[in-house]
Amino acid sequence: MTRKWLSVGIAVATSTGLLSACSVQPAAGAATPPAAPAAWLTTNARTKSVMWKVFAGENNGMNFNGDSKGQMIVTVPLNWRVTVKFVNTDNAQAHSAMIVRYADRTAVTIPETSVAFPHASTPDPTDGTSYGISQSFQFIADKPGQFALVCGVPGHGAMGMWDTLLISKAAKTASIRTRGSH
Ligand SMILES: [Cu+2]
Repeated sequence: MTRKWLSVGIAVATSTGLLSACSVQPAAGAATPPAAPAAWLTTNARTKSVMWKVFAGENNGMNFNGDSKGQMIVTVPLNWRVTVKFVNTDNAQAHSAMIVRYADRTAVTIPETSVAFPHASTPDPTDGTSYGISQSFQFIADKPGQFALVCGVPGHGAMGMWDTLLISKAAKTASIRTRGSH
């Protein structure tokens, strides 16, 4: 298994604020998440957009970026454009990513009708995607409130594979915090 360390490219993209510079496509093998949570978010206040990099299944676990059960909390201002850039870093099982109503995050089977915003899901989230595959989706965060990033593969949300997205009328920019081990 080959793992690639992507922190250099992400750090450059973060410092320049260029969304286009963040297109990381692991050709062979998957990505290991950078240690610093700040590198998981690329914000652009001018265009009111944010890219959130999510690495599914760190250490073959039920987590995104190593964080489970709401440990990772991303706040986005209302009406910003959110791009979720997903890669499955788990060489043992399929995963996916969906933004769903908070109450639905631990359902054993998460229906696609739970998706909180149009297109806020990787394709075919119930089947998920395999190791090393990168996918992204984009939506407008046009409803305030608390939502969840969850894996749609049956049972994964119930086992803790979910984190938190807050869409805020008061926030001026996007931010991230984590209660995990980072
Ligand atoms: Cu999963």
